[in-house]
Amino acid sequence: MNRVKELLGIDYPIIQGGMAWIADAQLAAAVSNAGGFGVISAGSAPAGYVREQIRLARELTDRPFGVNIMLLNPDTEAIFEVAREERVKAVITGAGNPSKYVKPLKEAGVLVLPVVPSSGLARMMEKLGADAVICEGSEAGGHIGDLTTMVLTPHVRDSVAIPVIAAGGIADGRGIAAVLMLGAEGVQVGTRFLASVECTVHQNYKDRVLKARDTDNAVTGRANGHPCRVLRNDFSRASAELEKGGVAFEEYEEFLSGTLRSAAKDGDVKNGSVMAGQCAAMVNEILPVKDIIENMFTEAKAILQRPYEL
Ligand code: TUI
Repeated sequence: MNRVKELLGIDYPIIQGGMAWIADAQLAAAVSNAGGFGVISAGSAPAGYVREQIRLARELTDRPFGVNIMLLNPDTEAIFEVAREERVKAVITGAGNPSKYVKPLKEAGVLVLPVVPSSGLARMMEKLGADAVICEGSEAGGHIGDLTTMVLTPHVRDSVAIPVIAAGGIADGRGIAAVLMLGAEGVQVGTRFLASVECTVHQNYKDRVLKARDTDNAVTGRANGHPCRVLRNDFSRASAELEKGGVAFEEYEEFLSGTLRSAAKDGDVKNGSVMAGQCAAMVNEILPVKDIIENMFTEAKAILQRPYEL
């Protein structure tokens, strides 16, 4: 038996990435209905939005789903309270250290799965009572740490006894098979679900993901200490110019403000922040969520049955 499936009560050990401004009740419910673990992203939204999306997801699926809480959100405290009150199956945290929230969530019967960029934070999370850790390599889209999935996964695997879920760079069955070899028991996938029928992100954003090549990535945000992987465009080039010129923190924050929203909601994929992982290059077709998941696991299982010789 697979510990991630058992823990979350799902059919496939795949968690949908919490993509700010993108991962709503519709996408989360589609993933959960297909046997994965759907996730509503709180992103930078207020707590009221998160409660509304949780209730909407409950109308769209009877299966378990979670909420992703981005710890830089000024409404973080209230969003944790909503997750507790609504008793979602699991909270996934990102972009920070969730130490003080672990115990209150556990007491409310909510599972806690922090995203960790290092084995040190993974160990701390295990000690505090986290149920699993998600090690997200720097191939991932959005806010990233320094280590790649290839090295982070075995480091974290050797550091904790709780289940390890790998993320960053996984868009097909080969990626799933690879991280199993590195010690993961499940995967978190974001970018592949951008190009799904059920994803409500603007069509321009989906098209940009479909046409991305392997070298089309850039990292913005080193200037304000929050590096974010995006697809290269006028926005990423303007960001690089500002950063090269030693832009002041406040001016850079002002420059970033609203850029993810404008790409995801208004479809401004020239001047907006089109966050996506390096694996966008492997995403070439919009498919229903169910087909995406089934294809990935059919491929992974076939690969794992192949004889290999060394
Ligand atoms: O969080 C993400 N990906 C994201 S969040 C986001 S929205 C955003 N808004 C404003 C600024 C930046 C981003 C878009 N994409 N992934 C999970 C993740 N967590 N990646 C890296 C981390 C992380 C980093 C440091 C987790 C913990 C951490 O701990 C530092 C510490 O204080 O120990």
